[in-house]
Amino acid sequence: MFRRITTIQVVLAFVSLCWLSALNPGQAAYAFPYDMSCPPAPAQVLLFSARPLWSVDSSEIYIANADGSAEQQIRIPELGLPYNSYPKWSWDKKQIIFTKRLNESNRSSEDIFIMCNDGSNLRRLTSDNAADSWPSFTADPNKILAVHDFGPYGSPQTDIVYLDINSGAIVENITGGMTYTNGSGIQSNEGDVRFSWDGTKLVFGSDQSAPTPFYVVQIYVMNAEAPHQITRVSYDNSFDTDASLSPDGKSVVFSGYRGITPYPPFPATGNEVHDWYIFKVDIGVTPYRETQLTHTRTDIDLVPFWRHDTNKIAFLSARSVLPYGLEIFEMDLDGSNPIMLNKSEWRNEEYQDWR
Ligand SMILES: [Ca+2]
Ligand SMILES: [Ca+2]
Ligand SMILES: [Ca+2]
Repeated sequence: MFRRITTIQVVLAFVSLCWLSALNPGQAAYAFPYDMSCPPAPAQVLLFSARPLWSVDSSEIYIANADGSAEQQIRIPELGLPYNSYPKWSWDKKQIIFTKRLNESNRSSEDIFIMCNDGSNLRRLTSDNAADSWPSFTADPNKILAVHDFGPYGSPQTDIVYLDINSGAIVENITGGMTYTNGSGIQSNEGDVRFSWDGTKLVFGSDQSAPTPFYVVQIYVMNAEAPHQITRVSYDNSFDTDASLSPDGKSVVFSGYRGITPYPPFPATGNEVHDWYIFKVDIGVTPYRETQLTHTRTDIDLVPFWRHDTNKIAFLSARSVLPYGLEIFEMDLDGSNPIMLNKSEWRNEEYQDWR
């Protein structure tokens, strides 16, 4: 069961945008405006989402100290499914932006919400008939970063966009000009975006180098503001995702699949999940220098985050046995000294942010 769930989780890391909904505006009242009064920044620096091992339709948001202690669930008013994920801190840690899935069958059910760090003043940012994901606050108080699916249902065409923080309207499609490098002229899919620590650069995944069906996703770095000069980071022609930049912007860590069958495993290959490792690429040198930081086939290492405060890599791993599932670990920059930061039974940690 754990393996099946993990497969779904990982696939969702890039194609979750196919899940959806019909909107039900008026379901709840939302607090306005953006400059809402929120409690002071909490002492906890780790923000993460986690879901029960047996569920793909529920997920909750938590904060904790750097060592995993003082864990606290953020109580969020439920508007449909209890599904709250991809949380990120605001710069001052007074607010949290995240995605909420309102029901399991319709496409628009994944929308972006903002709330105070204690779950109060919940505010809905998008209410469109498309999947919205990977939201972030930006250095500009007037706009939000997100991934938007412009494609018809079942045929994702995703881009990284800026949204107006008050209306939720798209004010810039940053990756709309990216097309497959095979010359087809067809637009590629971009997703799993994250800011650099200072907000000047973005790192993201794109399938630009090879069209589906085999989910070849590579990592790219881009200037957050125009001109959006793009640098390709990984060249393995496999599935790389959930990248994070070093504080100086000269290195990238990401999770990559290196199994012998194309990812995700198709029915003929079973649902076994394995061969997900953490990699570091130094892009401040020529040629780039790639280092594999984790090496155990069955560990399933995902979602690395380069901590600016300790210069360690926090990441998710399934290396502990059932019933713990995925847990949050940290390790040195060369992959040594991994330690577990939290341990939760029957719960898969699935996404993390630090500030
Ligand atoms: Ca939506
Ligand atoms: Ca695109
Ligand atoms: Ca766990």
